[in-house]
Amino acid sequence: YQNGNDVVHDTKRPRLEERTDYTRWRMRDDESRHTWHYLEDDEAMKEWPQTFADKYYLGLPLDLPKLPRAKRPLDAVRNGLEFFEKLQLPSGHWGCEYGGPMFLLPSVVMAWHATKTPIPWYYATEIKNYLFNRTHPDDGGWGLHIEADSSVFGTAMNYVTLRLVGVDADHPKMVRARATLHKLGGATHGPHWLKFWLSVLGVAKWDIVNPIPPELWLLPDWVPFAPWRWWIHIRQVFIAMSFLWSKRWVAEETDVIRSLRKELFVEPWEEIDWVGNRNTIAKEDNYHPKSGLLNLLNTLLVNIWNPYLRTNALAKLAENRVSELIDMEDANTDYADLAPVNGSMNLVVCYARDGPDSYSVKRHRERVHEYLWVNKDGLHCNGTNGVQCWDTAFAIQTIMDAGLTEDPRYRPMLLKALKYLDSQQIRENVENQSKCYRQQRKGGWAFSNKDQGYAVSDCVSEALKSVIILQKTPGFPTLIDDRRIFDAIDTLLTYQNPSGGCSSYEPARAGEWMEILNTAEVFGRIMVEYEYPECTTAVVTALSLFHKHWPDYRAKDIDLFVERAVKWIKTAQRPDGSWYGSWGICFTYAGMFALESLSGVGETYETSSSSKRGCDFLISKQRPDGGWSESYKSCEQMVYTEHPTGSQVVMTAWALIGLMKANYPDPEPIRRGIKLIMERQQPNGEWLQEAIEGVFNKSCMIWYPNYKLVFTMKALGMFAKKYPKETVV
Ligand code: LAN
Repeated sequence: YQNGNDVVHDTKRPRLEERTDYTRWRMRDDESRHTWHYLEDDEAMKEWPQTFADKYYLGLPLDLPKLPRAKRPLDAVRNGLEFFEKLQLPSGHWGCEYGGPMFLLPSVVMAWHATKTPIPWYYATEIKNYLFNRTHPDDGGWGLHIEADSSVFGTAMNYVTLRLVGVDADHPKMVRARATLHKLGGATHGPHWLKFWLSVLGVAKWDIVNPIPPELWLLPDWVPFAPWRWWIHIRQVFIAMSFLWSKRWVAEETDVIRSLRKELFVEPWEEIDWVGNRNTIAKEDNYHPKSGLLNLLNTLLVNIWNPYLRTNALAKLAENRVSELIDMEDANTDYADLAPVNGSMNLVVCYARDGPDSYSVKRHRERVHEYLWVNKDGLHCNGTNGVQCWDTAFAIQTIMDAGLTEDPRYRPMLLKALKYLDSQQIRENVENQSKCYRQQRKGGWAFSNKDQGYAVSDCVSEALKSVIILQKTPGFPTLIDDRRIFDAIDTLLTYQNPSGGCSSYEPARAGEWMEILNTAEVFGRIMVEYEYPECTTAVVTALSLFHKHWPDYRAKDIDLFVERAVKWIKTAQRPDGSWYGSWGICFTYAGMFALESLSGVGETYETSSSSKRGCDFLISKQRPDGGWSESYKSCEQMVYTEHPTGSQVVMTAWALIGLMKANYPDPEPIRRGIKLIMERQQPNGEWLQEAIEGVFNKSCMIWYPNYKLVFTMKALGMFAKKYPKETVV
């Protein structure tokens, strides 16, 4: 039935084809809202031709001429920019796919199924292709992210997704995946989030889900573990989950759901002890085992609270409270939501609460599309609704580091980028800021775009630096006036923790002990904000750059902030001289930032023992070919681990940037790294994708495809400026 409309099992299943015609896909950039469209009509194809960026994203041939081979690093930067410029999107930013995690697409497809959202055949077809292309070569299963070993979470989530888009259970790849799932213990051995989704779908019973009581949101704010103190991502996901958990809401039963009950479990479905399997979990999934205290609390909730003490009135009150929080989140983001996890859950909540024809459901359905992306392997879901502001800021800084900001050749590109950042500055705080526990954001920038609107300490900083750099360069207009720059500074100054370090979305609202309540099992460091060398450095460098140009504005606050932040950077250094990175892999990434922080206050290799130890650590990890290589295992295990595929251009660039920031005195190791980066540059100026470079919550990896273009050029440009006479190759 895979090739036609004659679906036998379930009439609602989308039609599945072998593949779609890749020349028909287009990515629409609507002021940096990204949506993918499949043009079935030949006329439409003519009216809307495929762009260079579309072809690049889709892995189609680019037919670019060979550029003259670069002998000097600066020529390599120019060649790189030649390529990179073509990827700038109409609204002035750089976009890209942002995949890696293997639980995001399933969340979207399960939400579509639960809310009876039709899936067009071309989406279904490319979802199937993506997941088939991403099976683990050893066992045909899936892991938490694309490089991970198979787990119950990855395998069950993606298996269900394939079934929901219409793949038959007898397909050989499904048979193999199912065998892997059963070998791992079957779906009863999955983590909390799997059990949650299976219960929403009606494949499992709610009793197997550890409690997610919305009543926690009725606690007064002073309670030390009150959920407003949790990290924004876990908090938003918890809000939506708790609503559905409290209602024990289940999607309509369909043939495929009935069939999945037979496919996913080792035991006969009718005989499964649902409550008894709440804590069953495969060792492959149990990255962060639940604490004894949490297990005890869950037992009390299940055996005493829920059956005897939880009144309907109280449940209703709590549901209303989280419902209100969901409305505020939806209103603040125009239903785009913080990320695809709470985005897809909020779609289900609105469907359950407001009905299938409501505006909230309609708008959620539209906006979920902004998370989807098509690449050479098929269609998948990005970690956010894009990387717009973040990557655009780095693009500008890269050109600055190479000393090319004033070169008229790059002015049009830079001007477009500046205009983009101007359009994306967040001009107001959210309404009801304190009611929905949001952080001040006025004057800030988000990681993706203004629609999403969550300011992040380092995203504000990198964007602000880029704006200042350009606006202070002769020939560029002042689009963002002083008042708006001061707004950004005022917001940045709210981000410091008592320790001196900075976190991501908000200053930390509780301590690490809150991980005791981490029920997710598959992630670490997820319950609260931590201090990060990456974010701290971004803020410090932004404040320092601002201070140079506006020496009078909040000068004392800035001085104190910088001093305390750099002190924190020193305390975060490990005895071996390294820093642990939380958002890039791993010690190389954090080392680059920390060394920059130190150099900002004049501490370099020759003047500071901290900087020297940081450099010595990096140098000790340089490989014989001149490069650096780090695997995601570093993040998981917190021990420097090399990637089996050898040196990576992105990590090589990070290490070199750190060493150059620290004024590492011997140019030789740096030259060797630069040589490796230059040798890997393609004749058209680009670099190719290597191993995954980004991370969150210690265990889940995520791509940053523009890093291989931006950080390579940044390292080359810095080298060219520092050693202008070197030819290297
Ligand atoms: C991101 C992406 C950007 C990233 C940086 C700006 C690079 C970082 O310096 C600060 C943290 C931030 C903003 C960040 C936080 C966590 C995100 C949003 C992600 C890694 C992208 C996807 C991830 C999100 C948590 C995925 C959904 C998963 C859950 C566990 C809810």
